[in-house]
Amino acid sequence: MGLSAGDALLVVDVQNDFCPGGALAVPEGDAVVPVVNRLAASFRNVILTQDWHPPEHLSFASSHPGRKPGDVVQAPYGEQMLWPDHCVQATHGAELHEALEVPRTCLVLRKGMDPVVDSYSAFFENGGSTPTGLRGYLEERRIGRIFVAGLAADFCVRYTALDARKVGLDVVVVEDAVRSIDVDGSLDAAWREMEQAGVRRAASREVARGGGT
Ligand code: VGL
Ligand code: ZN
Repeated sequence: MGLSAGDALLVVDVQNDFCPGGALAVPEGDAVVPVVNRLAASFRNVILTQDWHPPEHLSFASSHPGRKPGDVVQAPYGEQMLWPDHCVQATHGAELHEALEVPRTCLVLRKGMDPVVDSYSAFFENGGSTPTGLRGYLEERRIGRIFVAGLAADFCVRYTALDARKVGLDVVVVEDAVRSIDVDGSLDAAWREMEQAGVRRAASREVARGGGT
């Protein structure tokens, strides 16, 4: 798979809280780190995202008396699943995994800052109406294809990939560079929806090293 200047690697939420020992640990979440590091060496443009919540964020079960992680509440923009407190701004849990080596990072995009709106996607907050600015950034930089890696495959990677298709980007999810939470069949649903939306899948070894970038 030859790479060009119009390609970017988008590394979603590889943060301490999503790795083993973290507040919302994704099984084997840290296993994506060496894969991302290898991939990143092939791209001129690398974009990182960070889930970046204020304390008492609406997505935290602790913000809803009597509710627990996994419960679903009704938010003004639709259903919202509740989570343990995670990725609180400027805490250790919100920091990127320390073994990430991505020197060609051109943008670190933070999301989920609105106290009353969650944002799984790097493009639009939950509900789909408020943009993060990533679409405009990619458009202005003439990036037409993104390769998506990171955590979690069935939440932030999934909604980022789906929204990227909605704004007309070519999207490839690097399947060995993602790991999932997998609650209530969310992983099967994720792959099904992504496939229907025209998201492609590739293994990291198929993504060429130094292929013209
Ligand atoms: C994520 C749940 C809550 C993710 C973020 O990065 O996939 N999942 N916040
Ligand atoms: Zn979150």
